[in-house]
Formats: sequence, C-alpha cells, structure tokens
Amino acid sequence: MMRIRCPLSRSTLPMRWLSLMLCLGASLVLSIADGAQALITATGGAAVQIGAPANSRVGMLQSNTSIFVWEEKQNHLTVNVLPFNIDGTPGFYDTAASVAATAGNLPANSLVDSHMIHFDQLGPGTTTLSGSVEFQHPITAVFVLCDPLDGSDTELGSPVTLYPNCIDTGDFRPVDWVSTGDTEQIIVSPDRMKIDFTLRTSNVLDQLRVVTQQSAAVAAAPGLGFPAVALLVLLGIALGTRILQKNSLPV
Ligand SMILES: [Ca+2]
Ligand SMILES: [Ca+2]
Repeated sequence: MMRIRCPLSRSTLPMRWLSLMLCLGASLVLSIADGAQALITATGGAAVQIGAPANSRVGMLQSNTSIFVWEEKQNHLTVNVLPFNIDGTPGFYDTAASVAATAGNLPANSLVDSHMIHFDQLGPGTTTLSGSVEFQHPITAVFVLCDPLDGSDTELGSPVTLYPNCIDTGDFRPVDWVSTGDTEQIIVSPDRMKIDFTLRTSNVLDQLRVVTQQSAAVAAAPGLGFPAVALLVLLGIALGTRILQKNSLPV
C-alpha cells in the first residue's frame, strides 16, 4: 500500500490543518482503491482463479484437476431482489434440505461483489475435486440451487461470460446433491471469509455463485452524500487534533 508523508512541523497552523486534512483524504482514497482489488484473496486445493471466460456452458471450460473460479461483478449496486440459498451463516451444507433454513433474498441497493465457482470434468467417467476460496469481504449470499442460480445470472454474472441454465443441463447446473453416493458439500467458515467445497461431475457440470458484501466505508464512497462527508470531516477533525497533540503542536 502506498504511504502518505504529511509535513506538519515547519508550517503555520492553518497550513498544518490543510496538510493534515489533505493527507487524511488521500489516505482514504488510497485505502478505497486498495479495497477494489484482490476481492478473491486466496484459493486452495483444486480451486484455480482465472479471468472471466467467454463461455462457461457445458463442455466449454473443462478440467479433471481444476475447479475454476472467477470474479463476476465488482462494486455492483443491485437493482432487483435476488433469492439465494445460503445467507452466509457459517456451517456445513450437503443437501438441498440443509440450505432451506438459510435461504433468503438479497435486497435491492446492496453493494456487492459476485464470484463464480465452476467445475466441468473433461472426458467420460466421474471426477470429484475439493477446493476453497477466501475473500476480502464476508460472504452474505450463496446461490447453489437451480432457480436462484439461473435467476441471478443477468444481474450478478460477468457481462463477458455465457452461462448455462438449468433447463439445458437437465437441472444439473447447480450443486445437485442427489446422485447416489454423492459427496458434494459446502462449508462456510466461522468468520464468513472462506468457502470450502467438494464437487462431483460426470457429463454435465457444477456451478455456484458467491456474493460478498462490502464494508460500510466502501459502500459510502460512490455517492459520498452529505452524511458521509460530514462523518469524514468529523473524523478528520478528531484525528487531526489527536495527531497534533501527540506531536506537541498547538491546536
Ligand atoms: Ca465435461
Ligand atoms: Ca455435481
């Protein structure tokens, strides 16, 4: 992260205040810019992050060793109410029934980032892989069943990617959890910052979408309305007073 150097000792008091406020503002802008990067902070196991692909339909993005992960929408303010299956509650999910209690609706006007997890094995047979993804912001919605997954493509999917749909895949687009001996499972970590998954595919694929919610500071940045500006000014005055007192400068 870039560091800001604030000259405070060799100027008049008004110039010290001006310098300090400018420095605080620059630091805030830089911290927001940092927050816009690296929304996926780590991948583990078979998970491999890629750029948003042109086509994620059946047979178009295959591997027997990798579960592909990509960023979809970033800094997206939702327009529609979007039903999901898991609200981010930490825990273990391995059946459609296990997500029933955590289903809900992502409200309109939510500032979110969305991420796709995709596994389509190459060739015949059946392949099971496990992986994990860690995020910069907490998980607030996971779309793992047909209707929520299909229903969120337009709003949360990458604009450059073609997606499959449940009808074309015989309802085998999402995490299906229905095959005999199926070991598919999802785990949301206690701090909501990580999702672990085991997926199994044969002749179709598995996809799930994870939404992470941004912090209040980042959420306030695009509009920077009067309440946000007033809050920042008060914060700047409080911090400025503390810094000048700490440096034994007149306040
Ligand atoms: Ca395949
Ligand atoms: Ca599956």
